[in-house]
Amino acid sequence: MSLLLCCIVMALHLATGLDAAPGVVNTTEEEVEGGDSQSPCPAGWHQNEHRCFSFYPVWATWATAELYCSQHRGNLVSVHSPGQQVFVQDLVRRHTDQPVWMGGYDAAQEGMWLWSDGSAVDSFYWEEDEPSNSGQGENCMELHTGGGQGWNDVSCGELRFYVCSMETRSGLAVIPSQKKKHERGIYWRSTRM
Ligand SMILES: [Ca+2]
Ligand SMILES: [Ca+2]
Repeated sequence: MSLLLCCIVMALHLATGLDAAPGVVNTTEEEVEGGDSQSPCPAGWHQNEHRCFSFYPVWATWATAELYCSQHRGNLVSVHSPGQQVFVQDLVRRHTDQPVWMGGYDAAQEGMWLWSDGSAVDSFYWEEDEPSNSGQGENCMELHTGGGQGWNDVSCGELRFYVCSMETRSGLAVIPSQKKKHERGIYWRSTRM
């Protein structure tokens, strides 16, 4: 009997470990909902249109954060519309009011901002008087969600939490019915787009 109980406990432990999203702490039931087979995003990632987003509460330099994102087949987050800006801000605010890394950088050429995922730089949400390239130079982009609301350039060696993004598994706008989303309590902001 005790052997059977032991096996059951081990199986439950193994199953829990497989479901865990690496790097995510305080994972709520809401956050792991994205891991079901119907979701176009991996467990712990949140869908917005044809992309998936995940917040990682791990201190990292910009380059290290980008490396960590790439290990999850993503990149540091890029933003291309007011709706995406609001979506990412809301995602971050659920965890912290501290600035977080985004995928923008102008390290290759001062003042020429690029996204680490290679997408076009087509929208800007800099805070007033930014980017400033202050001090020894500021070549990496952070997002403010506390007092500030926009982007700031900062030294790439600073330690920040970060947000990764990736295309959905299909790369298309695969959005299950809103009713189903609502029932499951999945983070849902598409109505604000
Ligand atoms: Ca710069
Ligand atoms: Ca700055």
